[in-house]
Amino acid sequence: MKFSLVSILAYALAVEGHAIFQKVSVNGADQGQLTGLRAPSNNNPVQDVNSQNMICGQSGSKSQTVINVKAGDRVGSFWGHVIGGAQFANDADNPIAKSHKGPVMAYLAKVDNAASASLTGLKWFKIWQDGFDTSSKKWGVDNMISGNGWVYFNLPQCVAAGQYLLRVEILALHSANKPNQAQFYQSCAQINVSGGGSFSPSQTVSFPGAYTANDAGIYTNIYGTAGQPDNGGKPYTPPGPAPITC
Ligand SMILES: [Cu+2]
Repeated sequence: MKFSLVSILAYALAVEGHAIFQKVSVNGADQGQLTGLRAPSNNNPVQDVNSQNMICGQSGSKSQTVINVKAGDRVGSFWGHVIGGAQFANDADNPIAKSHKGPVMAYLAKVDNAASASLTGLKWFKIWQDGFDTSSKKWGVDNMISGNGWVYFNLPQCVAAGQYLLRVEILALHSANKPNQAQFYQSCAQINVSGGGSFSPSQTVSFPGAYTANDAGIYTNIYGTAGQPDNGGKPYTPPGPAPITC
């Protein structure tokens, strides 16, 4: 009886090494906990690609702040196991469980007012992704862990000025060799872009809609013949469109 309880607890810990995107930085300036964010209040993944929760995660907190960003700025996205970071001292699953290999992706959608915009009907385009490096065998998630939860990318110079929702997503593929077991984690930041160019996306995607459960980058086995999460040495293409180029 005691043994089975321990087993259940160990299993629960093993499967709950999830994460939440919960802070933004702009050129290194940390904007603060949940500031400018629409973030889930728990770290459970979304696994149904057709769910409304694919947009900005399960409904949770919503900030009134819109974060100012200049086109070309270096934007940071901070992830932690729970809101605040570690769940407890020496939390090995902070910022996310090491098993949770997969890509990190960033999308923008133009809105009139980022603080009040509805999440439905938005037209998204991808601005950045970190998938899998076949030479270093590192996934985007590995780089996020190395950065102690921070992921950085530049807001493209050509993006037109105005308000946007910035959707940053982790796709954890450790169980994705079984259908509907890929784990999606995402929040959205409310941003106001100044400077910028005249880029207007010729192709956009919807959430939900951008992905299907059978996409090659979603229903996939990342383990090689030796059982390592090295994608068998093969390249990996994240789901969704290619990032824009300026
Ligand atoms: Cu998980």
